[in-house]
Amino acid sequence: MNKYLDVAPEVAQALAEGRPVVALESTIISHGMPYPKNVQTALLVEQTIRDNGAVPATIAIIGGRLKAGLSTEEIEYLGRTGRAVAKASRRDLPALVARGADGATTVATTMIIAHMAGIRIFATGGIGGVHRGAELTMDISADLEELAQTPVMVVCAGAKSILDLGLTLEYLETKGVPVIGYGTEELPAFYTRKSGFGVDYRVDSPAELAAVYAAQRELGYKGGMLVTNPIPEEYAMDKAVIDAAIEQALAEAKAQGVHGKETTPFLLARVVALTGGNSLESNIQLVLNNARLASLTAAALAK
Ligand code: PSU
Ligand code: MN
Repeated sequence: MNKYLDVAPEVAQALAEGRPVVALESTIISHGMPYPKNVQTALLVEQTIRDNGAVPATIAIIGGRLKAGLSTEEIEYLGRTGRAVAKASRRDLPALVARGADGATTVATTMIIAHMAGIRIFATGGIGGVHRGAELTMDISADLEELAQTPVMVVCAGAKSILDLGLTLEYLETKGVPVIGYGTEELPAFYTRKSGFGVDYRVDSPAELAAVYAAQRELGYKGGMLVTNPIPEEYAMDKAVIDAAIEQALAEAKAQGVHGKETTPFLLARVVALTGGNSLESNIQLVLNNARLASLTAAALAK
């Protein structure tokens, strides 16, 4: 066990008994949604995982400790403190740990800590990827490199078109990361069920997902895989509405010179502000949908 890691007792017991566990990230809590919806959602996602037979392990860095499994008070603290909690991707962990600081974990760091704890499946909303204009800015999320090197299955609703989805898929192909569509041949685009880009494989059941993951381990691959699960039809947004908001958010980011780790949180917050409560509700529903699928897949894998 890593000396900096604290696995919550309930999570440790489930792992020791071979019962299903699903990891959750905390950047979505501190940076991805406004308070108090962020806390309510984080707790509802945990409950959804329990209702589907698995144990939730929300991941964060608190006082320099890598936490796999948070208390309600810790989730409340991360949500209330919001963007004042450092957004922690791979390069941030050493300094945060050494300083005894707090950090909200991105997809990359949630994968790192989940893997340290022995958790194989992680549910979230959207992942980072290759940003539009990356041929000049070189802004490519560390999430993609993490998928290439850490053996965790990430269940998401695709990626928002704040990113260049075509280049994101090219990058994942180069890195050997399987991109699976759950019940679809098309990559979902987070708020909408379709992006115009194909996935590598379509899979239609949790058992099949578990089998692909198990085969990846048995083949000795070091990386993980990306499962893209379309937002339920009734919560999907109008493509024209969301595209207009994304274009405006991108223009504002450019005008204000937003760059580096601030880019993704800035764009996400602007899209939510420009589309009102609708996009937030869609976001919440797709995370719940991913939590259900991840729980059922974790259960299939535990068999
Ligand atoms: N995309 C979303 N919602 C999110 C994120 C991305 O639709 O909350 C967060 C995740 O934590 C993801 C991170 O890992 O942003 C990516 O940040 P960056 O692009 O700076 O790597
Ligand atoms: Mn970036």
